Amino acid sequence: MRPGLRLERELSLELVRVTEAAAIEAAALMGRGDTEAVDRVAVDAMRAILGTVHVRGRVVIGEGEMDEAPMLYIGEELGAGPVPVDIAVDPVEGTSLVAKGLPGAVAVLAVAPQGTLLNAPDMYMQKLVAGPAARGALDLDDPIAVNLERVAERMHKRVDELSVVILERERHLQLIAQVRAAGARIKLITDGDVAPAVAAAIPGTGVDVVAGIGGAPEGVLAAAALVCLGGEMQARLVADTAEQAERARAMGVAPGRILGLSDLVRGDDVIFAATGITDGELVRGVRFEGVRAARSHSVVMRSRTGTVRFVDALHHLDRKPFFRERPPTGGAGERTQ
Ligand code: VTB
Repeated sequence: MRPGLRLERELSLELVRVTEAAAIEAAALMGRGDTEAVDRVAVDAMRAILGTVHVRGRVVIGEGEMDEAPMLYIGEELGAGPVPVDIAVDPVEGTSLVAKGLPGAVAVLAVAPQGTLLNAPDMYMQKLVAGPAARGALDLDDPIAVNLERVAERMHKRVDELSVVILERERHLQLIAQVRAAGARIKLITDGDVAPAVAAAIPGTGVDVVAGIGGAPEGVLAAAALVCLGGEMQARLVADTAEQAERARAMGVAPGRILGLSDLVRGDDVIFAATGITDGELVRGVRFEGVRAARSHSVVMRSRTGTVRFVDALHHLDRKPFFRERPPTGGAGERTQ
């Protein structure tokens, strides 16, 4: 890649503004039971702020195909700058968590030079994630017990000291039984496997491994963070239909083939940002404090230097044009941009 096309450091802060806006908007609707509204306000916010960022971005992971989503659809071009980049977004990773006020929801974004993020279709992906100590120690073809033993050894822990995060789904009953038999501790989550995957590569979060089948787009987002953090991940697309298998093949990724981080993020230059909507292991959720103020917690990282910044921000909503019109009680009021 030509040096001029490197992602600039300043971009990190610009991108945090994007996830912060989405998280604040989504958090205001916490617990209302309305997943669609949560997603809508976050998409709106993300798109509006992304439009001001100094990149020439194309959405490669977004809200769906062009005919399915009015905004942040795959292929949409956004941004106000010259650098051509791929943009992967999940404005609300865990909409039902927000709708129910449950922990673990984040607004997520990854940006990388054009053509380097896998354009993962909306299908399932089997994932196995661990932190930097486990580099080279994961193999999806091996039983989970063997993988856990290797991770534990690398981390100088015993298997019964590992915490494994698994989505609570019927498809995981066997996996859960195997992890239990191996003796590891388990955190079952109802939704949202991106944040725990990122947390697995950050010491002190209480997450060591993420295992199981979740969304493929979420897998690419997690991979972007893991590249920055030097973590480890193996994945494989799971095609439920012949059509999905064909889509995967058309992207050059045969279902069943084991993918490593370099297949999911095909470069060494990526920025990842996430802001907590509700509390989680990775970041705290948004708090509305004082008069028209919100406190947000984000994490932003850049692969070139590997620096991980936790950004604790206090937003004066009245002073930000984007939030100005929100009614004081929250809610998706009319607003000007
Ligand atoms: C997965 C997971 C996501 O939704 O896509 C899941 O990766 C959907 O799985 O983090 P099911 O089809 O089994 O419900 C999330 O949990 C949240 O978007």
